[in-house]
Amino acid sequence: LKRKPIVAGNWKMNGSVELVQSIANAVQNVNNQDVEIVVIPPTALLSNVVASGVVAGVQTVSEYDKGAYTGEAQASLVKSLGAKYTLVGHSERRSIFGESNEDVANKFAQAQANELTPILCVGETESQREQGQTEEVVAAQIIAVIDKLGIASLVKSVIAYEPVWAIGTGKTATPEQAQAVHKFIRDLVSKYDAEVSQTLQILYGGSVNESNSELLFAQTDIDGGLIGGASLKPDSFTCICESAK
Ligand code: G2H
Repeated sequence: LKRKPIVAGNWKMNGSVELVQSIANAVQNVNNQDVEIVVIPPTALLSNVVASGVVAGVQTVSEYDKGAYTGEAQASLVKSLGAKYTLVGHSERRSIFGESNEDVANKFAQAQANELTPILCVGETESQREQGQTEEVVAAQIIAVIDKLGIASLVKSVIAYEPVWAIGTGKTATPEQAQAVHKFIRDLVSKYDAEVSQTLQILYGGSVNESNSELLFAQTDIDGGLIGGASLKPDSFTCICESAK
């Protein structure tokens, strides 16, 4: 079965109105019909990305519907402005802003209730990997969503595996290390529903660049990538998009 690859650029708290235009120009010239390219800017630039014609997402959404939650952005508004995706549970949200597996599951629910496709980010820290807890940690992050929303909720969602030790550090997981965890995730989902596991797009993230993307994306269970730093550079992002087959 062929799953459509996705390459999503997570700008984190970077970028500008000007960068939207240069990335949009680069994306228009990508020579690869097979990939879905997504740009995930700071929420303040969402409308600019939508207007540029590039598929857009946001980096998080509120777990609440609407109301007195200063500083938050509601999923319904994000959807109405034209976003297709939202990240949920990026490791920086978990570690810097204290989001728990339960908070992440609530955001996942809000996204789907408003027809945004959640990209559920999971991954272990360096010490968890050293202690052999990678599978346990990743499983708990995914099962928190399945327990709350059911296995069918994974049908209109994407998972991104991002080992925390590889994020922004220049240390990328080897293709074999990444593939092993991606296969673990697919096998875990398969225990609930084999068909869902076969169609689920699982992205790799963590220091992906134009030199390592091709080998990572060639792995059986890797269906594209979530790109941070390299997604801010039009040439690098173009190369990465072209390497997703
Ligand atoms: C991981 C990734 C994008 P980077 O956070 O989500 O960032 O590619 O800079 O490691």
